[in-house]
Amino acid sequence: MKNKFLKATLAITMVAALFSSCKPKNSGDVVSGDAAQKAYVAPGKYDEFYNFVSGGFSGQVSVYGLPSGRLLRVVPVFSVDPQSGYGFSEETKPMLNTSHGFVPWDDQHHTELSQTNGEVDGRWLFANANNTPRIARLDLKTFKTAEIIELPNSAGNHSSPFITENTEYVVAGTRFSVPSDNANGDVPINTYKKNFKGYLSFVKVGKEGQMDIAFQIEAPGVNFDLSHAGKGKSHGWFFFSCYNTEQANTLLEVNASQKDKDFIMAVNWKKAEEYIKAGKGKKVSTKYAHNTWDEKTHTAKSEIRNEVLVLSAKELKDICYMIPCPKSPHGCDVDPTGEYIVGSGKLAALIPVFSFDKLQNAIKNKQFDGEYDGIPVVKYEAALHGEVQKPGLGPLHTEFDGKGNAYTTFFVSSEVVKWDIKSLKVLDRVPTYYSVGHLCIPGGDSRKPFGKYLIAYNKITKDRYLPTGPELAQSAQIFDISGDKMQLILDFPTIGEPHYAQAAPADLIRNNGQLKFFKIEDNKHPFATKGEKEAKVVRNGKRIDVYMTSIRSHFASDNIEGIKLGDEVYFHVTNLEQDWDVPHGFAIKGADNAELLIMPGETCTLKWTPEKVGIFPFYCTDFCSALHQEMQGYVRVSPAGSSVPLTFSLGTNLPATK
Ligand code: K7E
Ligand code: CUA
Repeated sequence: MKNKFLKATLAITMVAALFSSCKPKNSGDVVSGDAAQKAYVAPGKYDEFYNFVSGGFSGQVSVYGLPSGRLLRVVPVFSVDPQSGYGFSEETKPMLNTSHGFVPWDDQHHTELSQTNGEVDGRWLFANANNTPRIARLDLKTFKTAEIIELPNSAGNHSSPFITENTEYVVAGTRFSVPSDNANGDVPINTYKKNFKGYLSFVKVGKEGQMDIAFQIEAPGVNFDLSHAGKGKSHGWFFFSCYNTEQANTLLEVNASQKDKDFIMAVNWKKAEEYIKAGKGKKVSTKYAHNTWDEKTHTAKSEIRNEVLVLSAKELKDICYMIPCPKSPHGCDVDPTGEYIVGSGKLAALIPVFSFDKLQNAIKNKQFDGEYDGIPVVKYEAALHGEVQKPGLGPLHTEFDGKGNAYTTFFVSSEVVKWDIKSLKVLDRVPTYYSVGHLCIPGGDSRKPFGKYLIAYNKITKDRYLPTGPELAQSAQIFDISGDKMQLILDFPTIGEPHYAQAAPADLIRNNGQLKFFKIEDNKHPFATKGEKEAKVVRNGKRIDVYMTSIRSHFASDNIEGIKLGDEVYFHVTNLEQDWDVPHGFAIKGADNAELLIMPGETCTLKWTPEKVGIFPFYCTDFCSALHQEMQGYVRVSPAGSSVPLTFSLGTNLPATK
């Protein structure tokens, strides 16, 4: 058995060697047979880790297995999804409601798993929407988006959603500073310095995961780029990278690259909590949506809230401190001990590593270098642990392996560099193909990393795969980091544009009460049909409610007549199956929205407004049984004034009407 496998890998290696000779020169022939074996997960075997990868401009989160790189699922979060009907079905539309109305698309950059004691706990995954600022919570029992909260006073929700070590808060900083929601926003753009503010949102997470904005901190108007919570000794603090501290409002590529140092802003959120308790928060009027999914009714509801508590960083001098950081920092990462804070200056030729202990001392001894817009600036050297010299070009992000090593991605020099956190010595470097952005080590931003694999998410693919016209999929590359040297073992194309990703041991999520189907007796959907005998069609003026069931391999009812032009038809389809992996689909000719993909025990609603007289077939879109192709029906649509009576049936021919 083992021998056969070896022979097969040998054959693969030889074929690979043959093919690699005709590949473009610079693409690197790096995956040996030995390496391929490390990424090999035999058919039918499970992967070791779940990998939750942001979708960037696709707005969704995709889930891969590690180390195989197999795509397990794409979870719709911030963009409509015609495959599942997310954002198209009546039940899911409220999930995408905002203070701007229904928003069918967003840009999703960062995922963050919930933690307990600083360790990944497998309960929820948080995801940010960058464009229309929001945070989503995915329930990992169902892999569904369970909640979305909008963030007021924000624009470009980029340094988000990062969490504290017991998931007390999920935290978000605004990338674009803008005038506050309750201020007059009709101001000249070049009054940036005077009128634009940066807001940091602290969203409380309840026992069941429910999110609630506890408070916001009003900070100077700069670009807050990324953030991470302190942990262990630095629990109670949050760190945000800031660029455009020049406060430019035009041609930022030049005007926001003037200063040699920008900042990492350190936020003492425990202190902020005290001020909130002491009543120092100002109630500020605004408008934001809070959308929740109810698993019993299989329906979302959206509420608009009108107020938020705001603390002023300027007035309350001991919440926020600026640490100078070279130059235009992007990633802001905290090591597993909580002592070291790494700032990745995109335009810096070194990586500064700050010490939490030194920062505390500097604050205690007031080792300040004046103020920035009312915020004390800590002396650079006073907070600095040291600098990694000549690490590479264009550092972006850092993760940790839990063995004292840090791994930083370099966009410009296209590499991942491994370095020792204490000694700051570079230990190893590997090329990426090409221009790596984020990276992920399972648990790599927690107190307990699983330092076995590292995945690099690359922005440019060029010659790595068969060409597909002008657009190429972004690539991910998996490295084995269990030894001294990083070893590339696999690369694979991804969905959308992956930015940050998180990963957790498979068992943690698999054994955390994963749902296989929804119990039909628990279904509290107001239009649920719990048995075929209850199937009916009800007219209420121009509104038609079709109470429909699906089971292998028919719909009840499957012949419907008496629908008239001008009617609005709501198909409420309940999937009666009580078994794992038996969804049914529902689609009707001419529907201008999507199909429905209904999970066992669930009810979903498709709204359909017929535009023509005639016969409209509907059918199941998911091949569910040998007689799936028989799973179909017809709707008859008559002219507006027609006297055709409303009828519905299954398996019987009703007397013909004219
Ligand atoms: Cu570096 Cu939006 Cu986190 Cu992309 S961001 S890479
Ligand atoms: Cu049900 Cu196909």
